[in-house]
Amino acid sequence: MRKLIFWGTFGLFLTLMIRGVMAQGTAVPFVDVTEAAGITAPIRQGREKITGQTWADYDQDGWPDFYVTDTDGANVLYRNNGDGSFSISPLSDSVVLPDALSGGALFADYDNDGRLDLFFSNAGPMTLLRNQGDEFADVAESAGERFPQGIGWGSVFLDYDNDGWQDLYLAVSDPADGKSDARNPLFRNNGDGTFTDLGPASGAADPGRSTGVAAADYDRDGRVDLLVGNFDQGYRLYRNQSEAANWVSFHLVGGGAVNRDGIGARMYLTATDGRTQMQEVICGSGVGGSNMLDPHFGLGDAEVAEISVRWPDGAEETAANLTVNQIYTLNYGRVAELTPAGFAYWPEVALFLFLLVGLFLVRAAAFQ
Ligand SMILES: [Ca+2]
Ligand SMILES: [Ca+2]
Ligand SMILES: [Ca+2]
Ligand SMILES: [Ca+2]
Repeated sequence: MRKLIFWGTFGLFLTLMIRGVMAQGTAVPFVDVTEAAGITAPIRQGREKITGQTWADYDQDGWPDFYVTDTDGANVLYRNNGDGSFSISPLSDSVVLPDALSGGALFADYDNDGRLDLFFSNAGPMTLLRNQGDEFADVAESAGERFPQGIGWGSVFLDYDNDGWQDLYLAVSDPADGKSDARNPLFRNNGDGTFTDLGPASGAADPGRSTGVAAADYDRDGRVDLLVGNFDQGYRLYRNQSEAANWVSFHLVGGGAVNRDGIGARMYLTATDGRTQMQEVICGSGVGGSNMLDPHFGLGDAEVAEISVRWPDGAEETAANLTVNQIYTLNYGRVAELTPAGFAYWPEVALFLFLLVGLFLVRAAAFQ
């Protein structure tokens, strides 16, 4: 009997061990395909660093491409060939900038022409490249956002005043002269291809040694807020209290072959004033921060005429009859249903009411 128990226990242990090893063998979620995909990652030694990388479909062929910045070498734009491999982009000559000590990069359509433009920070003048289809043109000087003072790291495009034009916030760690404050600029997009640095009047001109910044409408009031990370002064949360203007936000939910968060999906919104804006769901850009995924559109005085979504699998859906100043959930395959995201605080409200009723009952019992 003892032998039976011993061999039975041993057999069970052996079976579980083999199953565990087999499960481990099939559970590895990632595999390094860098070389196989044709990505010629340089071997770097010493202090040189690759500091920023971001994905976006810059050529609108439906396949996500990526850009890598380098503090001591050329930045690289890779184009997705659509077969699992990548090639150096044919537009690479206009985006490499070998002399720039670059930090974080991000894509956004700042001029509302339907093409994703590229911004990246540097030690020294910053770079804004306008996507003209056949090349990226360096427009930082004419756009007025060159900001030569200091070392830039993270950055984010956000329409802080909901006027339908993407503005730009930049985290700066060090001033150029090593003496003055390294305050962070907020560049307001004037809608004519130029930007104006609001300076201290922005209220978010953080003087600390900033490295990261992330944007989200944390209090769901329709105004996008900022979280700034500093080397030496911890985090600062800047609540947006701009004057009211129309807005609408979308929470995308994938399905089938489309990832849960709809990363890589592209949204077009046409307003009643005739303007069309485009945003892509991008997860992570800049340095040391990741923004709210939900596409957020400012509308000024206008309302929404129509939206369309191009999902990562190529499927396209449209919807109309939207109401401004609210958040919609867009489910893959059911975009036209336009589900309002609703009030997000029902659990807290339910708990509050529960406690209130509880207190009332306790108080009533105490006075009986
Ligand atoms: Ca592409
Ligand atoms: Ca553009
Ligand atoms: Ca704006
Ligand atoms: Ca807010």
